[in-house]
Amino acid sequence: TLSTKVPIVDIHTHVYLPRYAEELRARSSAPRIYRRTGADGQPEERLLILDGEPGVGRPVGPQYWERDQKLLFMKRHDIDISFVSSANPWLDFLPPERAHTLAQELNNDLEEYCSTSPQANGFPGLRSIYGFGLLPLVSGISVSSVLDVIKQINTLPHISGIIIGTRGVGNGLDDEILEPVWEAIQQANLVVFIHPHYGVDSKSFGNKTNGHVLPLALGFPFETTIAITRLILAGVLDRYPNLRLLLAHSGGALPQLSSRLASCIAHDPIVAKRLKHDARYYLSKLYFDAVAYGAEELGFVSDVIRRAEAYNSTGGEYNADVGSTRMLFGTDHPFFPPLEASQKWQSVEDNLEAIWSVRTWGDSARANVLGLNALRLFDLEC
Ligand code: 5CU
Repeated sequence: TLSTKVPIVDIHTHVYLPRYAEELRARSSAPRIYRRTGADGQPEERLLILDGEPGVGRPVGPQYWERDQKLLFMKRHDIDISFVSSANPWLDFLPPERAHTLAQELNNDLEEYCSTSPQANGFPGLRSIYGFGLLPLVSGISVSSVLDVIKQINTLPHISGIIIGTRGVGNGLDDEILEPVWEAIQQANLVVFIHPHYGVDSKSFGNKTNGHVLPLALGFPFETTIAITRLILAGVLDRYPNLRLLLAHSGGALPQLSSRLASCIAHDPIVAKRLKHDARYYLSKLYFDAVAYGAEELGFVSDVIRRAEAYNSTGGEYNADVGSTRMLFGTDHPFFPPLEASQKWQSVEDNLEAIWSVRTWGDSARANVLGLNALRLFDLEC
């Protein structure tokens, strides 16, 4: 245990709000929730979420939409505060008008879900649940509709960020049409949680039956890697240096590839002069969840962030824990449940164990990652 009481804050935890689950129930193609008779002869609901998902989908139930289930999960794992976000694929599959209406309704639902959650135990003034809102980022939407929803989120006191996928309004996060959106998000000081859904071209995974392993283990993080790299290459972080972007799954492969990226940029006559900084600098401007399941991986990301600070021309005092100041604990609940009934979830235990086992981290780094960074990022005080 840590010498001082620090709240454990989960910044990667999902929900399908009841209204969203209803939307999925009304659909006949993925993403959808459908009913069937289970192996025990009882009716059950199943979720088909990924395009081309093999088989009959996965069981889905109250752990996806009931707040009491979220609170129970938090209690079981000693999580004091959760920043809840809608799970993929958000509103991506909807036509613009429906996406706009549903975004606003779901943001109001989420505000209610958060504002009526219990006080965080032992941390007066803090709630146990806060949220990331949704934007109607779908093909064909007008930018003014997206800006409208940013304005709405600004009025919701328990929503201090947004979760987005990687497609923007159809052409990715480097699309110029998104410039006013980045500007408004920066102005509103919202944290942007960038999360994958589509993976990469499934043909590259071959024909063997490997369940969901390749799309989830590799496709998801590669998708994030490509999206954030394109955003960096488009100069978005040069134009909006105060954007606060949080990357799912510890930034995918970006930390591992950032020096190669820098070298490729330096050797490319078209791109070399475009950016204000060495590519590695931008990692010192990003936030990374600590959902990597291994201590060595977390330690590596932390080292790369510390190195990135050296490219950060704003300087600042040297701090041995600097890498840990941009990494935040997460669980990915309700995904990755235990295969057999158990109080504690192995996926959560693995992520906690990893945080405790990073060789270069002491108590202050662990406290940062477990909770203090989240409080700072979301301007909460305890
Ligand atoms: O298991 C999965 O498919 C997922 C998912 O869809 N989204 C997520 O955040 N984690 C796991």
